[in-house]
Amino acid sequence: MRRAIARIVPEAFAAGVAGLIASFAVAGLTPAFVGAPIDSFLARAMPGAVVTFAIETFGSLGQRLNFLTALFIAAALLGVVATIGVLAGRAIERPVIGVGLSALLAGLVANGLTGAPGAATATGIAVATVVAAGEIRLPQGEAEFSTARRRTLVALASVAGVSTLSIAVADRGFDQTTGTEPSSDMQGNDASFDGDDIPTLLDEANEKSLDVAGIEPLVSEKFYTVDINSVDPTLDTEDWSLTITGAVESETTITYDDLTGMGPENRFVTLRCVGEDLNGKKMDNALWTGVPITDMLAAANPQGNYVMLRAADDYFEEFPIAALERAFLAYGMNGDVLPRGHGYPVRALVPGHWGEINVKWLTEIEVLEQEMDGYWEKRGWHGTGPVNTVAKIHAVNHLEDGRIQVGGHAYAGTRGISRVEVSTDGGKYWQEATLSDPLPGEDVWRQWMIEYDPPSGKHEVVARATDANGTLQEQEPSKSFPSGPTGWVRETVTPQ
Ligand SMILES: Nc1nc2c(c(=O)[nH]1)N[C@H]1C(S)=C(S)[C@@H](COP(=O)(O)O)O[C@H]1N2
Ligand SMILES: [Mo]
Repeated sequence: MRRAIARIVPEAFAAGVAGLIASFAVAGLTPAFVGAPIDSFLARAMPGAVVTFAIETFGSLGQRLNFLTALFIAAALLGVVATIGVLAGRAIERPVIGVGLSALLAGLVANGLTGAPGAATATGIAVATVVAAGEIRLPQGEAEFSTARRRTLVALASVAGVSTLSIAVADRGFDQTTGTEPSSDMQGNDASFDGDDIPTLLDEANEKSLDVAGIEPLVSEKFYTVDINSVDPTLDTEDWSLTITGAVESETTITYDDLTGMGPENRFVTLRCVGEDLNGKKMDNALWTGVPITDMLAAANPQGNYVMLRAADDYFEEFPIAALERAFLAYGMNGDVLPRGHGYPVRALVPGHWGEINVKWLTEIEVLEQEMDGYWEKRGWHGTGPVNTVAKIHAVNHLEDGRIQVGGHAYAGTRGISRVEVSTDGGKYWQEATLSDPLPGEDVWRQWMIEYDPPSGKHEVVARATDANGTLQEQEPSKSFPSGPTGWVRETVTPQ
């Protein structure tokens, strides 16, 4: 019996992989994909210290490893039910019944995990197809050697299958900074906001962007994403609503039509992730379309000093209600409907605060009388407050005339940036950088750049920003955990 099972393992796993691929083919990178619930379970079950370690060590690679693990578990799980089907079929010497049973079980497991019968049916059929190929077509009495080799080949092919799938998914999903193409229901909403001044504002950002190769323009071309799950929720505007609950005098429900009917505003807002490296790329700016939250909140008549924002991906973040005073509910980004990856259909934007409280796929604002920990705070982070001031160095260009050009972005949340200084000798002598003209808005980054005649050898370029209150960027370096990176960015430059 033990040997029999051991021999089935590679084929059963191959059947599992086939089921996984079929699920992905039908569902894509959505919660209906059988790997998605396992991925999100793993992400939640992981202790905070492990998550933090993974973020600091691997960055978004940690999330990919989590996803790859989820894919293997999903394939294994489907493989187990395929095995049960095969063994049952063999026990009664009716392989066809075994095949049918494995299809049924695989379909049930997939449906149980995702609640998506369409993709689950495809999963069941794919699992059964591979099981049938092994159980029915395989000629009996094959030489021991050839079947052993066959098992090895099948096992290798399966591992390759899962890996390829996870790479394909990674390319489609994680690196996609602007979300998936809108589904038809999203396109239906394309014209739902009147964006008269959007082209003008985008032009303004374009014109004010400095001419420095290698840095993002003032409206980012690739806006970063940070998500607790590898698979984003798929919401549609008809079912979406935002409720204001908890310690309020009157609970309020706001629909998508309510929101888009309120008369839009367009605001430039910059986001930065508390978990990024000091000179990292998780800081970006966009033009967002939406409405201020103030009146909606006032209508509910809140009786507490804190709010918990909750989202469709089970994300939650808590902070003082005062921070919501100037917050914004965004449903558009750079003139388009808010992309799925950035929180479609509606996200919160909280000026000047770390990205983590800018909750995407927002569904509920719960007013609290007592403080509580949010998702990241439960894992040891302190990222609900205002951002640290930073000047980043993202481009070092050797110009044709022999000079060196250095540039980047500076950001200080709602404090604003008043000055960026640059040293080309490791911090002894400082000169003031050129800043891009400010964009309208209370929470927008700026670009900076300098050009200089290079000294003869290697030298260290250092950048530091001063916020509009006159406070110089913290010099003492610290890691991103738990409350965001500090220190001055330094780059060693070698003249060409
Ligand atoms: N629902 C939800 N909202 C979320 C997150 C999330 O995982 N789920 N990540 C947060 C974090 S840590 C950051 S830095 C910002 C990033 O926003 P972006 O992905 O649009 O750049 O979203 C925040 N909002
Ligand atoms: Mo973040």
